[in-house]
Amino acid sequence: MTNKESTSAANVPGMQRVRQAARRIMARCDELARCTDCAGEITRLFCSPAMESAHDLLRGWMQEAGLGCRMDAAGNFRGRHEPPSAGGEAARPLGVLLIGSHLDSVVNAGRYDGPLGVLLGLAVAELAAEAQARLPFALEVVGFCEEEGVRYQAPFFGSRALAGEGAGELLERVDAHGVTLADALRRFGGDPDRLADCACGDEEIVAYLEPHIEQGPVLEQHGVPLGIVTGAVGQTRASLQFVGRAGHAGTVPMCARRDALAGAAQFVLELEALARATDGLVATVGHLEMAPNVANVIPAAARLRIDLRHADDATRQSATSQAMLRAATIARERGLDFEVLWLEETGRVDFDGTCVDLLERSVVEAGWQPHKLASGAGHDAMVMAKRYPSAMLFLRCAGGTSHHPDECVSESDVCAALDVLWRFVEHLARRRVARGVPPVGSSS
Ligand code: HGY
Ligand code: MN
Ligand code: MN
Repeated sequence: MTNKESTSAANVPGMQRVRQAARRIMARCDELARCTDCAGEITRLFCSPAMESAHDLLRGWMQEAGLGCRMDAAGNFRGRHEPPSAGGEAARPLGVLLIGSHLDSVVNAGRYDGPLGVLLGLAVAELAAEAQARLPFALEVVGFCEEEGVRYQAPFFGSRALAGEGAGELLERVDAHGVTLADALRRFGGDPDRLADCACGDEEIVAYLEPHIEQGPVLEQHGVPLGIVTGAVGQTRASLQFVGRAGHAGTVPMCARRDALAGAAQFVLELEALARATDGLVATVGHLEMAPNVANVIPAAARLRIDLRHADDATRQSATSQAMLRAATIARERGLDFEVLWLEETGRVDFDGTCVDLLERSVVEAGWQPHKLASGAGHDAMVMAKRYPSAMLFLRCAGGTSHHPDECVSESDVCAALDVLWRFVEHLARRRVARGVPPVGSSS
């Protein structure tokens, strides 16, 4: 579906500028994709050398655009645009609009999950700077440090710090090399003792806006480039450990075995059956370790991580309890020890109604068919929405593919998204002024 002539008189920057900016965003996604901890694929972990390279690139782009940039105590990279006042010099505006997403990735990731949102935020700030737009709020571009939770199973660590939630026991979690999260953060230049400084203090957060690829097939199936996200489903993540007894693969009779992997495997298939039988539930075991992991030794230990999601929190929690009961029963029947470590629980989130409406209006004015949908994927916006008005704009991604090198968006959809984001900023600004929050520097 192509967009009809834009129907609004909105003061959007010329579409030529927006198209140029979209082209630059695509090129920058390619540059960021080269910031990887694993040659030949895209893997960018929390506080890693690849993340440092990504910060270096962002710092250059932000400084070029005149943004003041910094890394905060949690390792989030942030760039701030102060709108000019009537006199032209930057004045302290009233409140700040945050636009961004995450910079970390899963293992062997695609190049758009996270960075596209950060770079769209940067492009909005660049358009505002070029247009000398006298907005009634500052713009802050945020590149969150740890949304996926790959290195420490601590998803949303960066957005939790910005939302003032702190970190608690997460700081003592260790990675595969025995390095604590706190030490990794210190070595990276962050400060685990000052996470409270990441929050925005007494400054008003006008809203948090996260542009992101859909990571699903819905927009493509409906033939629309953009989706207005109404909310995100809740999720539970946990680590389960089954412990049996190692033994000789050739001499221990089957009836005498306490095979940890066989117990874990039975659990995995029962978890899958539970999800297939529960409408709207998705359950995944994406991580499995076993010891001693030798072909001719009966597995003594098997540790797996589960991820359960559902739009309704009570259904998700009930399914989680059922799954834990089955795991304990399987362990008992097989003479295994069993323990669970809870890693993460985030409830379902509904995004801010006003922001959703302004996004929908912006999509229509830009000439696109509005399509609303909930997110099956987790996002930093879920954390931010607990404290601030938050919303997400989804971009169509080919085949719905994500968390995979084949992840792909089109430049024209990125152009459509940037056009809509700018219109959203204008609507938000007009709304603020109408409510008596004057543009920066105006006599009031
Ligand atoms: O797992 C998720 O939903 C997100 O990609 N972190
Ligand atoms: Mn992801
Ligand atoms: Mn993401």
